[in-house]
Order: sequence, then structure tokens, then C-alpha cells
Amino acid sequence: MFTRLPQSFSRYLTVVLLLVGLVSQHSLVAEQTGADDISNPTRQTTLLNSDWRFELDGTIEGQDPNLDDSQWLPLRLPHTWNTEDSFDEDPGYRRNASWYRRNLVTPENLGDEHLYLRFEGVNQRAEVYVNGQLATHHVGGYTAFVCDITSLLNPTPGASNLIAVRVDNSWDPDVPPIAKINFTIYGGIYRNVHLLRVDPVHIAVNDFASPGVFIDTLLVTRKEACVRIRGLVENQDASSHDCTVINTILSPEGREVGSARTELTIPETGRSEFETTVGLQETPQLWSPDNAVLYRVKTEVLVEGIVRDLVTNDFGIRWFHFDPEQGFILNGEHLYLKGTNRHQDREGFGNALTDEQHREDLELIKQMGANFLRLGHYPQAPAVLDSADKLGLLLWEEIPVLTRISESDAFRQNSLHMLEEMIKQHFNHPSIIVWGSMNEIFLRNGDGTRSEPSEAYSAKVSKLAHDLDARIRQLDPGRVSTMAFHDSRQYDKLSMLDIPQLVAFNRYFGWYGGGLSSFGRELDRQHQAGPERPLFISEYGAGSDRRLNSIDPQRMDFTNSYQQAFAEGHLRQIKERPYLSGAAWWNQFDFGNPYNQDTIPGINQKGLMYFDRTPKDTYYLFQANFSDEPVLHIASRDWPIRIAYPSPKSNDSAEPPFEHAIKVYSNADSVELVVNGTSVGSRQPDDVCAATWKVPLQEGVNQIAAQAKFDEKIVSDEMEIESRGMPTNLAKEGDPFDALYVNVGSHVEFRDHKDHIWIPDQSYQSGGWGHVAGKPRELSAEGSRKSVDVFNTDEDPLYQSFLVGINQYRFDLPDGRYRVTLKMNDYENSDPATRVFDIKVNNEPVVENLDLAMQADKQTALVTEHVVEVSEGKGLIVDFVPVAGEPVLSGISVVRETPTIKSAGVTRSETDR
Ligand code: GCB
Repeated sequence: MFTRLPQSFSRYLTVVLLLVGLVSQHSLVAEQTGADDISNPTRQTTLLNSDWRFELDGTIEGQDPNLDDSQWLPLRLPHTWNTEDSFDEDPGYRRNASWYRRNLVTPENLGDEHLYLRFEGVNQRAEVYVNGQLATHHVGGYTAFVCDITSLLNPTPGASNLIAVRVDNSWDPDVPPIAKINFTIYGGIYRNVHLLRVDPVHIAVNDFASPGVFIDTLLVTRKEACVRIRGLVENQDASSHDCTVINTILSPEGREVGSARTELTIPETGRSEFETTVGLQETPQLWSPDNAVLYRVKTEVLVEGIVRDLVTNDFGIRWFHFDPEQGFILNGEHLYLKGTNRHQDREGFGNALTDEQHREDLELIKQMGANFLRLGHYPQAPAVLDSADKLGLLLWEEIPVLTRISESDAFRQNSLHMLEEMIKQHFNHPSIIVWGSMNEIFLRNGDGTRSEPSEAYSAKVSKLAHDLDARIRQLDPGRVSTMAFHDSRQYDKLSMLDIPQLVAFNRYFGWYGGGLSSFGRELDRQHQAGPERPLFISEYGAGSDRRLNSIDPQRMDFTNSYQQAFAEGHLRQIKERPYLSGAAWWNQFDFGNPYNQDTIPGINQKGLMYFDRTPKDTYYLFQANFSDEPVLHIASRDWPIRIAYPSPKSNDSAEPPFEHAIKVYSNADSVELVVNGTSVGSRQPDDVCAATWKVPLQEGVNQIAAQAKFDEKIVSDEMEIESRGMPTNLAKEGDPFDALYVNVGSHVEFRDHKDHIWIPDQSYQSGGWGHVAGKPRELSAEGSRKSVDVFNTDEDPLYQSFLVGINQYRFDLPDGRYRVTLKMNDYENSDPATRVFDIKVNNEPVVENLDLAMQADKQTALVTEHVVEVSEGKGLIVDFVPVAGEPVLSGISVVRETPTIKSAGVTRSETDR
């Protein structure tokens, strides 16, 4: 006969048997995960990501168990319904409610144990129902929440229970973020869901969804550490319990290096706190980006000698502070914070990333050599925090209170609640050093406009800023509070720079406004104005598009060339200012940005990596500056086709060949460049690790190689760069013309999907080509040079610049048959008869009374094509004759209909059509 074992002990036995593979798991533990691994005999954590069904229509009674959901979409979490619509041409994206449902089987032997659901993140309002009854609701899309579902379950073992979750990402003035903000609020259950099974006496799981145990180091030196462990134990039994809490500290190698016992009485259906300090019985192994060692606290709760709950929590031992003159000091040593920012979304997935994808992102950042990451603008997934701890990335985490606030009390309460959730949930992560409470809060006024805020509104903002900051300091005095300030007088007026412990600036000199070199001057001014304030740059950045380049890059042109120049200029100015604690580029990855269009609709393109995580050349600039590993990269992956421009004075393509600038990013002492097998010399990279050669390239494909020696190791990089000649004298004999593509009204080269390069515009010169009259313009939103979406095309950048009031476009072509393509869009009108013009080709009317608003709506691409015979050496003349308003033109291409043998234009002509 077996005697009946105490319940917890029998669970312990089951787990041991599972480990040696003697019994099979029942269905609930099919997706076992979690930090509570093999050493945990008491609680079970099960991933509940599979077998959900989804219904877009949130107006139905989705919680009703009698509702048939067999036609709902089966899916696996994480999930969002906004992967596509934030990027299409319809303005906006779906912000509404939807339903998710899943079945949950009542486990065998549940006894008096409790079942909780834990949601890592639901954007942004959630109502959770079990068997038709509301179990909980939660607001805020970026923090976890937990609910006890035990009493709502059908208690019969094996019974089905319906879990239904209504998720709503509608705009809600009471839930931060509220403004028309610059990132997508993807709706859905977009992070993991877990089921927890715990003894009635357990470490609290729903104390702001925290781990229930809070670990910090009250005293740390190189020689010793004193660890404080606090926690909350919950008793769901109807009788009180005397229990013992045993905290054991395990070294990174798993050795026991300290422990403490605390006796506790917990009232019936109540909670009790414990707090203990443990001196480490070894010289502490300090956590840092170079040595990300994690200690572990094992917390056991025993009643009458039997373990009723056990949890483990990792932590790190380190100390730090920010100094106004010396910057950031970690474990007594200066550490410059080499930083970047991260939004969590990714191409094709929206915000619904798997843990593996989150980890990949953090690894990419670590490989770049960064040691600091700002999680802008919201708390991120547990996988992110865990990876940062393990990889050694210092973190700034913040709540999404940005751009503006709502004046309602609910907004204020929700902000404070989110802050507490964030801090309590992530308290034990050694990676976190800074808590952020607000970002650019005066970017817009309370009503969403950019006008001067009222005094009443300003006072509310200031009050909330003070309250959030005070709450940070109260909840976590071991870390530092911060806010990100943009360029606004309001902060000075309200003395807001004196609120946080770390003052951080978002500055975009050389992008949204101001000159590149003003950046450093502004920092010096701030440093002088508040010499007692430690300073950090929380954002600086410029956007780029792999299709755009220029030999004359300019502010906000989205060329790779400008992004590189901008980043180099900033890195230089940052390096020159040792009082700065560090700086974080905005942003590591391109991200979803539904309102402010750059050159790709719906995407903020300031990433060092594209939305799909392909690195831009600029990624390697940062890697060369940040990393201690050898870095060598020919910075032209996004500019593989170069145009050999003739000298502007020349009317003759026999001029000396155009010299192309080839840049290499490297942290080597010296780099050698080899072009088509011949060395063009060695160079020492400059103060920001860039070395540039001017080299003539041969027409067609060139082999470019760079190599450098790192100690005894030779590192090399190579790529092909194609050079395409561009004759000035189009009709010149022996240099027959094939095709020309012109990005009208722009100084930028645009590479289309067939690799045609739409070259910068110019005014007409005899023997050559160009426009006659017209004012260059760019599509812009809100008075800045930011672009706006052009519909019916994915060649937005081509249409975003144009000539207004153009009279004529001329090409002095040799005789032959050509296809002429014109690209246009009306950038300002949707009313008929406001912009009407005729188009004539060599005096023949080809389009009459072209009313752009009638043919295509405002900001919609319109293409016309015409085949024309050029004869008698007269060349090609396209006239734009105004009937009403001014004619506009965005792009023009001329392609010879019968390809010549030699390709002399700027394209491989026969692939054109
Ligand atoms: C900022 C904001 C950030 C934007 C960024 C930009 O200052 O804090 O949310 O995405 O500028 O790219 O405009």
C-alpha cells in the first residue's frame, strides 16, 4: 500500500518523473516554458500561444459560450491585425476591437491550486472572460497583466472552458500614448500568454504582474555585496499559515553564496511581505556589458516544512551613477554609453514578434558594439529584457507618455499605474539603469495642435512630470529617472529640466532644422546653462532609402549619402564632448510610422537597419566606432550603381573620367583599397572611422576590395560597383544614346526596381538635355520638408519632387525612334480645372487639356507614354502648354526603341519596357 503523500510533495514527484521521461505530460503542459525550470517542484508555467481563434468584429458578444466560433480564423499567438494596413495607401489603419478565443481544459488533480492567466502584452485595452464571465480588464498595451481564473472554471477535470479576450486598439484619450504619435499602435494579443498553476500559498503573481520578489544590492564594492530581497507571499486558503521563506543566492556557476530564512504569518486569503538582506559569501562578480554575469535568487515558501512555492529570479551585481562632468560611471569606471533606440515592430510581423525575433534584434544591436539601448517609447517584451541582461546591454525603459497628455484624471492614473507596472515587472533586470517617464511632452498642445500651450495645460503637464518622477524615485531609488526633452522653450519656462536625475535631449540638427554643426554648440549651451545636470542624447537621427543617393546630399533628402554624412558629423561632435554620458541613435530599425510619411509610405526610415533588419551602410559606421572587433566595410552596398557625371563645363564626354568617392568604414589603423585588382593606396580612417578614396571606375562592373590588418589577422571586404557613363553631348558620334531617366526637380538619384537610375535634373544646355523653366518643389507636410504619400505608385520619391511651371524638356538626341515617359502628380489640387495643360512632342499635340485632378486624384501618380520619331537632327522637345494653373513634371525618361549594340546611356536599355 502507498500512503498518501502531501499534495505538494506529490507534485514534486511528478516533475522528477517527467524529467526522466517516465510519464507523459498532459495537454496543458505542451508548451512548457519559463524561468521556473527543473528546480521548481511547485508551480507550472505553460505557454498558451496555440489554438486561438480570431474574429475581427469586436461588436459581437464574443464572450458568449453559445456563440459558434468554428468559422473564426485559427491562429497562433503572438498576433496583430495591423501587419498590412498601416503601410498601404489608405490613410490610417484599423483601430478598433476584435475577439480572440481559446479552449482550456480543467486539469486533473487541481485540488485547491489556483490557475492564473498571464498576458505579456495586449494592445491596448483587454477584457478577459472565462466561460462568459469577466475575469479582468486591463488598459495599456505594453505591460503585462495577470488574472486568477480559478473560480470561473468548470471544476470537473477534463471540462472545457472558454477563454475569450476582447482587444481594442481604438484611440482612447485616457490611455497613453494618446497623441497622433509617430508609431503604429498595432492591435492584438501580440505577446505571449501563459497559464500559471500555483499552490494556494505562493509568491504573489498579481502584484502589478511583477515576479513577486524584488532584488537589489544595497551595498556593492569590488570586494563585497549586500543583497536585499523583498517579496510578497499570498495565501488563498481560508485559514492563516505560518510559513518560512528561504532565499538562497546562487552564483553564476550555481554555487550557493548566501541564504536567509524569514518566518512569516499570512492571514487567511491575505498577503504578507518579507524583506531580508544577505551578505554575499564571495567576492562579487560584477555585471557589466563586458561581463554580463547573472546571480540567481531561489525563493522557497514552506508551510510545515513542505515547499509550497518556489521561484527563481536572476539579478546582477553592479553600481553606477551619472556625473555632470565625467559622464556615466559603472562599477567605479567611466563607461561611455554607445547607444541606440529600438521600436519593437518588424516588416511583415507588426509588433507580434516571437521571443526568438526579439533576441535576434538585441543580438544585432550588441554585435554593432552598442552597450546601451533605449526602449523607446514603451516597456518591451520579457525576452528583450532577458536578452539585455545576458548580452550585457544597459537599458533605458520608459512609459509611452509622449507628445502630449490628456488632462483627465484617468490619463494621469493610467500613466502612474503603467509606470508602477513597468518598474515592478522589470525591477530585477540588471540591464536597466534608467526609467523614463515622458518624451517630448510639449511637441503638441493639449488639443493636438502645435500652438503655444495654455498655462493651465502647462501646469498639468508639469504636475504630472513631477508626480511620475517622484514615483520612480520612490519605487526604485537604486536607478535614475529621466525624461527626453525636445527643442522647446516650455521646458525652461517650467524648470522641467530640474525634475529628472538625468537630462536627456532629442535633437535633430541637420534634419528637421538647423545646421549639422549646431548640434555641438547646442550641447555646450545646455551644459553651461545647467552644469550640475548629467546630460545624455536620447535621440539624433536621419532617414534614408536604399533607392536614393546623391553626390551632393542635402538635409532630409533621404539619401544614404546624407544619412552617412549626418551620422559621421554627429558622432564627431559627440566624441568631442566628454561631459556627455552618451548618445543613442534614433532608431536601430526602420519602424511603422503611419502619419509622417518619409519616402516609403508608413515607415520611419531613420533605422540603421531596414524594416526587415538588413543593415544599411550606416550600421557599419556605428560598428566601426563602437565595436572592439575588427570592422571593415565598403560603405556602398546601398549605392552599387554609380553614374559617371561629365564635368559641368564639358560638352564632351571625352573629359577625364569622373572620380567616384568610395568610402570604407573601419576601425583598423590603415585600410588598403583595391580597384579591379590594382591597389589605389592605403589610408588611415579618420576620427569617425571613415576612409574615402576618389577613384575613376571603368564603364560597367568594377571589382572593389578593401583590406586591413588587425594585429596579425587580415580582414577583407569586397563588392561590385557598376559605373554608368553619361554623355553630355547626346548626339555625339561613336557614343550612341540608348536611354536617359531624369528625376525632375531633384538633386537626387533614384534607383527603380529595374535598376534604372533616375538621375538629378538640370537645365537645358545645347547639345545636351534638361528642363526649360520651372521651379523645383518638393511635396511636404506640415511646413517641413517631410514627404507625403503619393498614391498609385511605389516610386514615391520620384514623385515627391518636381518642377512647377515647367515649359519644356529637351533632349538633343540623334535621329531614331524613342519612347518618352512622363511622370506627374498634382501635389495640391483635387478640384477640376485648376491645373490643366497640353503636352506636345516635337510640336505634335500628344495630350490635350490634361486636367490632372480629373485624371488622377491629388497626390496620385499619373504616367503618360509616347513613341516618337526624331529626325533631321532636330532632337526631342516636349512642350508643356498651360491652359489653367501651372504644368508640373516629376520624371521623364527617353528610351531608344531599337537597342543599340553598345550601351552608352545610363541604363541597360533593352530591359527597359
Ligand atoms: C522624435 C520622437 C520619435 C520620432 C522621431 C522622428 O523626436 O521622439 O518618436 O519617431 O522624433 O523620427 O521624428
